[in-house]
Amino acid sequence: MQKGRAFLCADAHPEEYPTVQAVKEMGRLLDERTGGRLGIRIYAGGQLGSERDTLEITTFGGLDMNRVNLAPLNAIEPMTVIPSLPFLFRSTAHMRAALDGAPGDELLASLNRHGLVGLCFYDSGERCFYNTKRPIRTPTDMTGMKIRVQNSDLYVAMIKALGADATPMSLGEVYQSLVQGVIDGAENNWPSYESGRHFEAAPYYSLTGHVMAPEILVMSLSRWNKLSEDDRHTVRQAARDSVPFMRALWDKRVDESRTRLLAAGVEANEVDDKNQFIDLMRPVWDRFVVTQDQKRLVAEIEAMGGGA
Ligand code: GTR
Repeated sequence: MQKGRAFLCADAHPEEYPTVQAVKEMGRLLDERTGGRLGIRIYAGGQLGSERDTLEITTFGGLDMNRVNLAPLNAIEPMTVIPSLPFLFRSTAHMRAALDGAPGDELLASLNRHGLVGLCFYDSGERCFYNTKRPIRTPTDMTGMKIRVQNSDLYVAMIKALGADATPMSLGEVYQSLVQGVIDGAENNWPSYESGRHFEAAPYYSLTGHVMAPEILVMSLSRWNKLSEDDRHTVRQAARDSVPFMRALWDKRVDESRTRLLAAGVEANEVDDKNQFIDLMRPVWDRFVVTQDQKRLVAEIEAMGGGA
């Protein structure tokens, strides 16, 4: 069969990170299932730019695919703030059930009106705060701290609600900013805290678990529209099939990163009372969940959390 041009994909994470490996697995499946006609070439490590930039390029069709967090999509499509709401998901099982089910399908489809096709979600675990100064046990410990956030108004509001200062910037700038004292801290899962070497400058990791927003793999709608009906099906299926592969890698990676970081001297602490964080951060929901569609989807997702 004739060899086609591989889809070009960007990822902010380095080669060995589970998101990059999952997209490679999807590429392997495409190659195998189309006799080499379809495949993926991934540019890892943020070499094509920040998530906000690569997403914009993908929207205009300059890149075929992009693996990003939901945060940079928040300004593009209001439905994507929902999985990023603080303390929405009660557990990993709840998050996975919602994203594998009808709410996930609706969220993926909501991107079509912005020049993107949502292919699948990948896990990103729990985001926690880390900083250069001290363990955060109560919100008061964060008062006045400068905390880096992703480029999303929702994240800015969450930090302000805790009495800290939010500084939006891209992932690639965080390490230097911590070292130079431009920021005091940031928030992320164990693997990103490790892979960006942020722990070297900010050794206090406090287990707030305030957000469980997933990663998402998107394709440019203009590229998608050029595919045959059969190929679209193959692409969607290969993306879906890469999800369990990613989750297995992810669970393993979270454990490994945690173990390595604790051995390297990171000081991790439980917060005194999670409810103090919930009480301050939960009210931001009202500012960002405003349309009927958003309210309905939030209710649907909450209803799925009963047994989780
Ligand atoms: C990571 C996520 C990245 C990026 C990063 C960040 O957890 O995998 O896509 O969003 O966080 O904080 O910028």
